[in-house]
Amino acid sequence: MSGLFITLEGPEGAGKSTNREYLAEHLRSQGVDVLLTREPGGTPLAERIRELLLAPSEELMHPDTELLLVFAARAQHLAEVIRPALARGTVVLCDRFTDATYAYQGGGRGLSVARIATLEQFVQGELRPDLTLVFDLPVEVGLARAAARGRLDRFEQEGQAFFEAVRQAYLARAEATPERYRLIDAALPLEQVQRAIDTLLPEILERCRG
Ligand code: T5A
Repeated sequence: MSGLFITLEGPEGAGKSTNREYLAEHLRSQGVDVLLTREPGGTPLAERIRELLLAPSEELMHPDTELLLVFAARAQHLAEVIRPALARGTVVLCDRFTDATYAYQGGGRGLSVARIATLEQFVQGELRPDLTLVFDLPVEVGLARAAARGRLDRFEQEGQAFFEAVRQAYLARAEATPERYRLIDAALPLEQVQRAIDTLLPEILERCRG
């Protein structure tokens, strides 16, 4: 038996965590075994790498260092959590995964897609998400939501151009492989975003039971 790997993506403050809980509740109410996790992080060691990545620091982190740390955390997460859960037949709902690397390190930092793809293949082999929900919204709306929560992390301190590039990278990936991505307008009020998720539930449930 093999589970289903669903990732939630989007720029800052898009509502991924909020809607991951919503989706998980619905799937559990239908008897589906669900594991919630996130990147960077998801294991104690990977969460320590997350702290390194998110903490504002006087020493500038080189983009290659950032890229390698993201994949180092991912290797641990895959080995300890994601692959075992999928092997048990669990549905894994992961807040961000490698699409975030293409969006932030590729789009935002300008690292080459080929370099990211090489690491993706090295760390993941053939494993890719089965389904990716992209929560899309204008940069300023997402940043305002993130800012309302208080202190900004190292990424949230980037400027508008960085986040525009992140958003465009997500949209380009969703457009290039429409069979894997579902685009959700995350600028709408939460209730309407959740109605949009409701419309995806039959498909998701069918695939969970597939
Ligand atoms: N990163 C990550 C990389 O650079 N490369 C990688 O490979 C990976 C995996 C941490 C950072 O790491 C970077 C990207 C990130 O900068 P994160 O913890 O997922 O990743 O960081 P954020 O995106 O900053 O997480 P947020 O918590 O800000 O965003 P969420 O989860 O999308 O949003 P959420 O659900 O917490 O909601 C934010 C606020 O908005 C409200 C919520 O109540 C909350 O207060 N909200 C809404 N308000 C109005 N209308 C709606 N529709 C709303 N939906 C949510």
